[in-house]
Amino acid sequence: MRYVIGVGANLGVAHETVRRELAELPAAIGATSHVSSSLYATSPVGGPDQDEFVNAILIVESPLEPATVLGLLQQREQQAGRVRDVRWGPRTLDLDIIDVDGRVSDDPALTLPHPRAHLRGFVLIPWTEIDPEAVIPGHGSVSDSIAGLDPDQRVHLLPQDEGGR
Ligand code: A4P
Ligand code: MG
Repeated sequence: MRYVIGVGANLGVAHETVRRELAELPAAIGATSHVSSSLYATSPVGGPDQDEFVNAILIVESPLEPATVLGLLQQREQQAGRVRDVRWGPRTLDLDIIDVDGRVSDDPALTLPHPRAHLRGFVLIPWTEIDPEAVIPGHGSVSDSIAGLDPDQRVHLLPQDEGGR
């Protein structure tokens, strides 16, 4: 199966956390191949007043079932010291499953595609970097969703001196 995974952090040394996930996550979820986006600095969407995030997208081919992958992602969030308190609040590491082979599911434990992906520049812009033809089931192409984004959402490549490449 082909997983599109969102990686985000805005506590601790966020760019190091995101870079480490891009390096380690594929093996941790049994990937047979993977591709990762650049790192992006993004203005926070929703939640309390908080620092900028570092975000990236990872696309992974894995034979594991979605529930298994979600469990592994949640374990890694916990190992990174994530405390779930404020919804949409600051986090050392957030791993979201954005899409699995175009599947649609309204299961609250794993909603597919991720219900807010089409509204979020921090998902769409890194995603289109590594898959310009990507489509979000029920919402059309990622590039059309980017065209409709609220212009207040700031998403730019992380400069090299801030840990970008
Ligand atoms: N869950 C359901 N579907 C999924 C899915 N597709 N992927 C369930 C992952 N988890 C899914 O998640 C809450 C529950 O969602 C889990 O029990 C899981 O079974 P959580 O990670 O504990 O909570 P959360 O991340 O605070 O909530 P949520 O709703 O996932 O937040 P979002 O929508 O992911 O937003 N701004 C910037 N710039 N960058 C960011 O990365 N992230 C958020 C989080 C807000 N603003 C941001 C960013
Ligand atoms: Mg989450």
